[in-house]
Amino acid sequence: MNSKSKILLIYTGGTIGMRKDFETGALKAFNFSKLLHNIPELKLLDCEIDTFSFENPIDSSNMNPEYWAEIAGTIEDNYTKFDGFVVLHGSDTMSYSASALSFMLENLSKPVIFTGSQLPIGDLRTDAKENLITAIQIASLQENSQPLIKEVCLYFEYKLYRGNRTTKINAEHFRAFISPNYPFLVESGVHLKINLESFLPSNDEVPLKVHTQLDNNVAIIKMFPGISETVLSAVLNIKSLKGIVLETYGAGNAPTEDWFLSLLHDAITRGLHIVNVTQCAIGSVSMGQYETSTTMKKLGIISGKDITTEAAITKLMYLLGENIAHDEFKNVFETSLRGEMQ
Ligand code: ASN
Repeated sequence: MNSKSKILLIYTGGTIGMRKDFETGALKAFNFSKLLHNIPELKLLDCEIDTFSFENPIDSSNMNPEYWAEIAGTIEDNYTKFDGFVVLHGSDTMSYSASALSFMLENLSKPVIFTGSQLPIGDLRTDAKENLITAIQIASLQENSQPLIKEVCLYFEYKLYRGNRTTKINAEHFRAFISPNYPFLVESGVHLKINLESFLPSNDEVPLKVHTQLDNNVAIIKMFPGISETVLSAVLNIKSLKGIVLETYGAGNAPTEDWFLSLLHDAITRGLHIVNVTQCAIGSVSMGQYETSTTMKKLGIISGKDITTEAAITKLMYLLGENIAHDEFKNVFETSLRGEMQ
């Protein structure tokens, strides 16, 4: 017989718990205990819920690797006491955080589900209640007294996605996220439609390993027609820089002009890791498919395949923090570690 799942609700901030500031009219993060008063339905759920709140809840635009380490540390400290974790988080950077946490929590055998909302929980038309209640319900799902989901996910507007496959695409609609290159894991309707074959395989025998040493000496460069040598050179020559996510066109294409390729060549020779990611939401980098990516392939640029920019930049920070040998870095990056790429 299944025992009641124990869920830890971790509140970091975000619109879900915000209120209008009386003076400015702007939405500001709000006290967590007040937030819970707005959802008496939580008591009706068939699970035990405990809560942890950031001392000063934030708008997720202020999210950073130190806060990620705090979320990871909270999960680590409470790992054996709970069956699942629901992280309440602002939607603006939720895909970055879900991606980062997926790398930071190695050998996860319990669900970590990020959720939040587009309207505050106190708002009459809020989407917060459905998101929160269903996220908790999904985190509580068990099979043979074991959690059903064993990965970092994101739940929003009736869909549970693999967190590191998501991206925020809408600042207006309740359906704020998509998972452009990977199917949903669960769809919430009259019943929960569970897409078992899309779940990440896990090995419960291996203990959780938490990594918090992320290295943020990284940058994202988005290509555009007209990007100048001066600008690109200035960024690539930043002294402390160790890695770049280069958002290219289509299937990973970029200019074939000499100045461009020689800047990339020099940067790689100096030891910089450059990851090629497509600006297109859907599809994959395929270096060598066009002439406009052949030289980049020869230069040893890393293929981001179908990874999102959010997952690419957080994977870069994670792997740089792991001090991987320089020669192995490309291989490790091009390997799917948490189901973030094909
Ligand atoms: N600015 C908010 C945040 O990301 C947006 C939201 O949560 N919907 O914290």
